[in-house]
Amino acid sequence: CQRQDGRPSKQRLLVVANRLPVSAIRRGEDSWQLEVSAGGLVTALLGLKEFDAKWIGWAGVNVPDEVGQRALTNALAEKRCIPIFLDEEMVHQYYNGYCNNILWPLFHYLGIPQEDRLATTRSFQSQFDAYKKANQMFAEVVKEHYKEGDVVWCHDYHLMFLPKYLKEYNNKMKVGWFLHTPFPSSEIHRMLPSRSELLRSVLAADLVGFHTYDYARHFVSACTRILGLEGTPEGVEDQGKLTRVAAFPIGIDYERFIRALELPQVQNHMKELKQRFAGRKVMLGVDRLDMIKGIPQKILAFEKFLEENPHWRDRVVLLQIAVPTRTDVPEYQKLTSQVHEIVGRINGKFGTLTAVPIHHLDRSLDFHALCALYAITDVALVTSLRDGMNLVSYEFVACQASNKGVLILSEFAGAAQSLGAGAILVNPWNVTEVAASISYALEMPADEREKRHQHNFKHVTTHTSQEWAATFVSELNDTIVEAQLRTRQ
Ligand code: ADQ
Repeated sequence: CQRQDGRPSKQRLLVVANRLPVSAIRRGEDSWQLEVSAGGLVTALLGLKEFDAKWIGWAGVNVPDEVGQRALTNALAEKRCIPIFLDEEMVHQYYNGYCNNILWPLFHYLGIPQEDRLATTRSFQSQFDAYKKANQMFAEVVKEHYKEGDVVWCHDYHLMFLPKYLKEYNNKMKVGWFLHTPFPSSEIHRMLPSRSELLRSVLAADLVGFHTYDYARHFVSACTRILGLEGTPEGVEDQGKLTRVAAFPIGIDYERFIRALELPQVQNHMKELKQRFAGRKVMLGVDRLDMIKGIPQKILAFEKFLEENPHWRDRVVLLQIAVPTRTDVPEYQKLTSQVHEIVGRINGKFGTLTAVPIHHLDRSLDFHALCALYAITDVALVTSLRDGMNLVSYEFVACQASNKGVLILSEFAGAAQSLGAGAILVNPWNVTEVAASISYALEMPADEREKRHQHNFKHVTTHTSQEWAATFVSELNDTIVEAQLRTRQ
């Protein structure tokens, strides 16, 4: 691909994900305010600077009228975003239903929520139909914007049918699919009534990527056990067609964090926080308020730690920042009340007139405030019950160059495979073990903290989000070359 001045132009990339990296707020009939939204995929893809990338996805709002749709499309074009318009019923069936009530909990080994089991079984077919329809709508918009030579990168469990629909339209299109969640054991995947169709649709892609080798292996096993296909060291083979399957562990744009820490306002905020918590060690949790993040389990482990270590009671504080997500889903509302109830009880039990042991915030923090918090933290607690990777653990490490704080990390987060040697790994279901790890982390000698930090810092600074994206796209290009070579032979 050459520009007129002879220099190679950037690789054109269509990134297709359920959500656009911006939230849209309507300010008038034809005026919109756009805000960049938080989230793992957003953070990683913000680092995609070597590509001429456009995003295709849902803007997270219902826009029934044409005037509004046109105005939003124009506003988003400036941010290189192309919207998909989903109506309320579609969001209910496809997004809240099939994606978030069925695939999300199942892929995180949480099964289907107890009270939804029968309802889910009854409404399964309509939700599945809506899922396919939504994937078709995404495919239509990709087709409209696709130009020969573009690479199409589909993201996540919301879009498992997209590779199949795109390849049916144009078999030469370069299509990759990446899963941000874990891919579960084939024994879990086979519970899905639509297990085979989902696998076959993903296999239509040229390259299928996961965060860890284990997830890739689970996917290949599901294809061999459920579809009877052949697994090879490169991927899955079906009648001579190879779908390459591999691990591409995501990273972060660590320089963005390091630069932020040098800003005067961030330095000032760090000073204020240090004064505010003077004399106490700071422990930190930053999560979306989701059942996979193990927030109640984390707080219960902290309670056990306080019970067993009275000498720490007024010398440590846990700051838990939880961004509410999927607030219209009853399971998530219940989780919020559960967390509030536990925090209230513990603060009542161990608080004094001047201090409480847990500060819990139900909201998102802006980037600079988050960096300051990461930097002054002594112990970060990431206790996900399952997590595809977990970028919070990476962000914490990136901000700890001076403090050398300790990371307590769930063995069920993908990050355990990369940061495991520097972190204290725990089973988040075992509150006794987590409580003991808190004690160990708080009392860890400086030389051990330094060694553990250096190990993780090296990993975070050598495995960036930019490199992750570049590796995936370059492998995707190579895969196509291989496929074309095979066709020519
Ligand atoms: P998430 O489940 O969203 O991502 P994670 O990887 O931890 O989880 O990323 C969360 C992002 O949101 C981080 O960048 C963090 O800074 C930000 N964030 C979280 N809470 C915040 C708060 N209170 N205020 C401000 N920002 C906040 C999914 C998968 C993960 C996978 C990523 C990327 O579930 O396992 O690592 O995608 O693939």
